[in-house]
Parts: sequence; structure tokens; C-alpha cells
Amino acid sequence: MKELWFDPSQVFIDGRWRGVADHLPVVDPSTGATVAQIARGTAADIDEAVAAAEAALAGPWGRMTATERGRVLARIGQLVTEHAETLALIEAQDVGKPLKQARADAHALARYMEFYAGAADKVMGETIPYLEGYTVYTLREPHGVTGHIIPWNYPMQIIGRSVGAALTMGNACVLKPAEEACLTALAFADLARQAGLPDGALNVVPGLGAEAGAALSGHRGLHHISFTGSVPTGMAIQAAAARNVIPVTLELGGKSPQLVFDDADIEAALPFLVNAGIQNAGQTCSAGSRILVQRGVYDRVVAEMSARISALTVGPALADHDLGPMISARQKGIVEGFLAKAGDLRLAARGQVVADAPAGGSYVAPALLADVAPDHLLAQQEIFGPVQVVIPFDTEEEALQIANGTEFGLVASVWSENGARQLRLARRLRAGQVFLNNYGAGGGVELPFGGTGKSGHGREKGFEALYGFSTLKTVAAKHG
Ligand code: TXE
Repeated sequence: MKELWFDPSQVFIDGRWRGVADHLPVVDPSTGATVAQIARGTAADIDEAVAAAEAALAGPWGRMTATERGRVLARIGQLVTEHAETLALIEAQDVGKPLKQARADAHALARYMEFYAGAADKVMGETIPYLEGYTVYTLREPHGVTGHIIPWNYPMQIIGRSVGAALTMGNACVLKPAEEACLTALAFADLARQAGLPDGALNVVPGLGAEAGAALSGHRGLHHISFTGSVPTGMAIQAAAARNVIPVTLELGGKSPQLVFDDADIEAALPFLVNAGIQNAGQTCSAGSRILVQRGVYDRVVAEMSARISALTVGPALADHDLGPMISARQKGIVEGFLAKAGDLRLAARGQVVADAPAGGSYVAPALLADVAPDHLLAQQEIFGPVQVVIPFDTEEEALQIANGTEFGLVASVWSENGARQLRLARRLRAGQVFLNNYGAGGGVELPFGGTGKSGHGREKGFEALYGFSTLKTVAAKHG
């Protein structure tokens, strides 16, 4: 891959690149071709990375003031901005994202650095009124060594919100990116090195989940672990963390509902009803993939969504179609498996894979399924593909029951011009984020993000992440 300026087959530990014995292929999902090699990191590599992180905390990184850390983050953000186009080209080939989405991710990564650079010296403790003769105050301190296990769907965004916040608070990070998509994690590490991030503050060890991932999540040298990915792997990571009694942030899946009422501005809602489910070919944890529509506008919404979805094209990432391929043949198989279980559900629309799409690519045409019962498998489980389901409802109470009727609780949206209804539902919807007359709020890095139920716990993004990536110390001074 000509955009790579570093050797991606290495691990990045203690500020240096180093070769390894075994490698894994980097497959371009648009073509199925192997385009590079990455390291198959081992438990020994993870040991070395954790030791480097521990040493960084005792060295220049651990001694930096919050202001100095902010300056380093600002320089990283500047370099990310300067390399944004290169990063986007790398990500498009590695993940199969249409180039415009990969560009948006690169800019989001820069924006995370910018936000956290500014926040670094604005995280404060408090003084607490106490007994006569005491002064009591709190300090926000880093956990220490933080582990970051991330998935393949939004590597740059997730590095920004997780590693960015951890570094802001002065933690030293060990990052295990997903085996399907490691390249921008490695590129980020090199940009951080160029920006002057002290050695060992960020270490990146690619590898398999069962090998490098398990070695990291169970490592006794970790003080916190943050994971984004599937529910079963999240459960394994929480169990591993429990054995070491360390805090965990889990950002797992979702089946996020969008509630469309008869009084909604349908024209305004339509792009969000379509895009929230097909963005990144539906491989988005916060995908608004359950569309609940009140009967009065049901036929219109299904017809207009169908028209838009039928017009969508799917093709190679660099050709910048509406959708790229799925990340892998395996993920394509998972989505096709769900579609095979659609049974006699009404297929209201299907998009098109372009005729000249390479035969080896993992392409799935987007689908709209209508008249779906709320308890149907496809309305309950995360498909992680470009499949939107539409469910009719009559009353607000019924809509709420359906919306809250899965094991997830990540995001929800309400489309209605009735302000009282918006506020009522914002209170009662079971979700970590609720959007009123929008979906996703432009991906704002400032907005705390995370779920309830099987969607996980803990919050990333915004200031809330800085509290999660730090621990609170209470100091009580008795002075007579
Ligand atoms: O996820 P995993 P996979 C969902 C989505 C998808 C399914 C499977 O439904 O179809 O998960 O995807 C690492 N110990 N999401 O298999 O296994 C792994 O190496 C430690 C939703 O890719 O969760 C990778 O770095 N680590 C999701 C990361 O975990 C382990 C995003 C994610 O892989 C490990 C991705 C182990 N035992 C998939 N096993 C979202 N919420 O955005 C794996 N890993």
C-alpha cells in the first residue's frame, strides 16, 4: 500500500518500531487481495508493552504537567490534520470505508486531539467543607497503565475517544487494535512519536483477540481497560478484569430505535432514518437501525425510505459509493445469515452493488424490511450490516415499550414536533444518548457516549471520559 510511510509489520513499543516473528495478512475488503502484513503480537510483546508503559509513568511522561500533556496532544492533532488525506486513504483500503467516510474519521481523530488538548488542564478537583480544623480536597489522578482493545469499524474515532482521553489524564496506554484493521492505529502511533509523545506513553501491539487481546485483558500490570466490540468478547474482558479488580469501560453493541411520530417533520427525518442504518455499511455500534413509525405516516415513511435505499450504490471504497464492502467475508456471511432468517418479512427495498465491483470484495446491498414484529430476531439482534427494519406503532406508550424492548440501550431518537413528548420520552427511553429531531448530533466529540444493559457501561467522549480515565483521591489535612 503506497500511502504507508512506516513498516506496518512491526509493533510499536517504548517509542520504537520493532520486528516480530509472525505476521497476519491485511486484506483489502474491496478486492479480497492481501495488501500488507501486520504483526501477530504475542503475550511476550504485551508484557514488554506494559513494562514500557509502567516505565513511562515513572519517567518524563509521568512528570509532565497537565498543560504540557495538552500541548503534546495539540501537536498530535496538528500532525493528524496534516496527514488526514493519507490516513483516509489507508483506512479506506484497510476497512473498506467509502473515502468520504474515512476522511470524516480522520478529521474526527484530529478533533478529539484538539478537544482533549484544551481539556487537559481544566480537570479540577473540589474542596469539601468538613470539620473544624480540616481542609479537604480531591485530586484527579491517572489510573496508571490503561489497556485499549478496539474493533475494526471506526479505528480512528475509537482511538481518539479512548486513547485520547487516557493520555489527557496522564495514563500510559497499551493499544491492541483489531486484526482486521490495524493500519491507522500504527500510523497514529508514529504521528504521536513525531509529535514528541514521550517513549512508552503509547504502545501498539497488533494481533489476534485470543492471543494478544487475551494477554492484554488479563495482564496483571493493567490498572484500567477500555473495550469496544461484541457482547461476548466484552463479557470475557470484564471477567478478566474482575480477576485483577480493575475498572472496565465497555462499549458494546446496540439495536438503537428511532421513533417517528405522526407530527414529525418527515422530510427532515428521512436522511437520518436512512443514513443512521447504512453508514459504514451498517457496521456502527450506534446505528439507528430500528425504525418505529406511527401508523398515520407509516406508509409514507416506508415508501420514501424505500425510494432512497433503492437508489443507493455499493462499490469499492476508493470509488466513494454510498456504501463500501463489509469488513470481511466473515462479516458478509453474518449479515447474509440474518437476511436468510428474514423469512416472509416484507423486503421493501434493496440497493445495488455496482456491476464492476471486484468479485473478491465483501459486498452486501442495503435492505429495508417493513412490517417487522418487535420481537422478531431481526428486530432484536444487532445485525451489523446495512439492514434497516421498520416497525409500526399506534400510541406513544406502545412506541416506548417497543423502543425499550431489547437487551441493549445505546442510542435512541425521537422525531416529533411535540416538545412535551420529546422531553417525556427523553426521560423514559433506555439509552445512553437520546437525540431529539436529529440522530448522532454530527458525531460531536464533546458528547458523552456509552450505553446501558448489554450495550455496556462507562462513558467515553467529552469530559465524562476524563473522569472515567482517572481515579479520585481525597486529601484531608488537619491543621488544628
Ligand atoms: O468482535 P470482537 P468481532 C459486533 C458485531 C460483529 C461481532 C463480531 O455484531 O458482527 O461483534 O465482530 C478483540 N480477549 N461488533 O469478532 O470479537 C479483537 O481482536 C481480548 C460490534 O470483530 O468483539 C478485536 O480487537 N480481546 C462492535 C476486538 O476484540 C479479544 C464493533 C473486537 O472483536 C478477544 C465490532 C478476547 N478473547 C464488532 N477476542 C461495536 N460495538 O462497535 C476478540 N478480541
